[in-house]
Amino acid sequence: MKKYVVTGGAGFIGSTIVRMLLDKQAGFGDGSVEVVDNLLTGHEHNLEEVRGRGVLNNVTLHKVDIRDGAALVPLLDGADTVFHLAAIPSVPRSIHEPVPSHEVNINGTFNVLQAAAQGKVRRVVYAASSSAYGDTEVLPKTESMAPRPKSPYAVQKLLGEYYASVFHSCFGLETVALRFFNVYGPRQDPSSPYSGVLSLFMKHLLAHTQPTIFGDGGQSRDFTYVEDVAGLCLKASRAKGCEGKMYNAGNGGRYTLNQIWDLLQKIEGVQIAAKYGPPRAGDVRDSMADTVSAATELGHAPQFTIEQGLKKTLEWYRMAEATSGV
Ligand code: UD2
Repeated sequence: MKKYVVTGGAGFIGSTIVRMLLDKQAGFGDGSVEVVDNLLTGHEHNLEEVRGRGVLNNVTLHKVDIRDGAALVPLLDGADTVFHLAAIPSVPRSIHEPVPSHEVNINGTFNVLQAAAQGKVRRVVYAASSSAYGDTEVLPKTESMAPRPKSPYAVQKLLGEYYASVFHSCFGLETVALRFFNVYGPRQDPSSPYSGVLSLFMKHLLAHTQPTIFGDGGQSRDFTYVEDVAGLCLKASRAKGCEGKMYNAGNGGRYTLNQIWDLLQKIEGVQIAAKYGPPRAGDVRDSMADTVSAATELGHAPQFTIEQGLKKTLEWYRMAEATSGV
C-alpha cells in the first residue's frame, strides 16, 4: 500500500488534498495518508469529513512541528508522495513575527526535504507562493519572470522553491513547486487578523458587519478555488517531466477587492459599505497567473468560476456557523 504524507494536512488546503487522496474516483484511494500538522493554524475538525466517510483507518494525524526534523524522518520514510503545505502563512504576519515565520517556512521546509531525501520519497510537491513575483511590470505573471519578493514571507516561500529544485539536482529527489495564487474556499479559518481576505469577507457578510479593506481596494488577486488547487497538487504528483520545476497554480483571472466585495453583496442581497484602512506593508498590487505551463505540462484545468467558488464557500460558512459557530 502506498503512503502519502500531507504536511499542513489539517489546514484548509491540506485537508482538501487529504480528501482527494482518499477518492477512488479521482484515481487515488490507493494508500494511507499521514497528516503532519502542529495545529497552529490547522484544525482537527477539518479532517472530520474524512472521518465521516468511514475511511478513518487510512488517515493518521501526527501532531508534529516541521521544525522538529528528527520527528519527520520516520513519518516521511518510504512515502510515495509528500505534499508539503505546512507553513506560517501571511505577508503581514511575517513582518510582525519574522522569527517563527522564518523558522517554519525556511528551516521547516529544509527539514521536510531532507527527511524526504533520506527516506527515499518518490516525489515532493511543494506549496510555493505567488508572492514571490512581487510587483511585476506586466500581467499575467509567467514562471520565467525574475522574482521580486517584497516581504519576509515571499522570500521564505521563494527560498523553499530554490531548495526544492536543488534537492532535485543535487540529491535526486523529485520535487515540483506550485506557486499558489490566493487560494480560498471552505474551511479557510477566518478567526485571525492574518486570515485570508475572502474568509474575512465571508465572516463580515454573514454577520452584516463592515469589512476593512487595506488601501483603496483597487489591488487585484487571482483568487483560486481550493479544489482546483488541490486537484493540481495531485496532478503534479504524477506528471512526467516536471521534476525540479516550478509552476503557477492560479486561475488565470483577477478581481479587485472592491469588485469582490460588490459581488458578495449582490450574491447575498445586502448593502454594506466597506471601511478603508492604510495599505499593508509588503502588499503586492496586482496578481494574475499565466496558467499555460501548468495546463500543458501538468494538466491543470480549473473548474470553478469566481461566482461558483464564492457561492460554494459562502454556503459552507453559513452551514459551519449554524452548526458550530465558526
Ligand atoms: C499572499 C499571496 C498568496 C498566498 C498568501 C498566503 C500575493 C499576491 N499572494 O496573499 O498567494 O501565498 O500570501 O498568506 O502575494 N486585505 C484587506 N482586508 C483584510 C485582509 C486583507 O483589505 O481584512 C487585503 C490585503 O492587504 C491584500 C489582499 O487583501 O491586498 C489579500 O490579502 P491576503 O492576506 O488574503 O493575501 P495576500 O494577497 O497577502
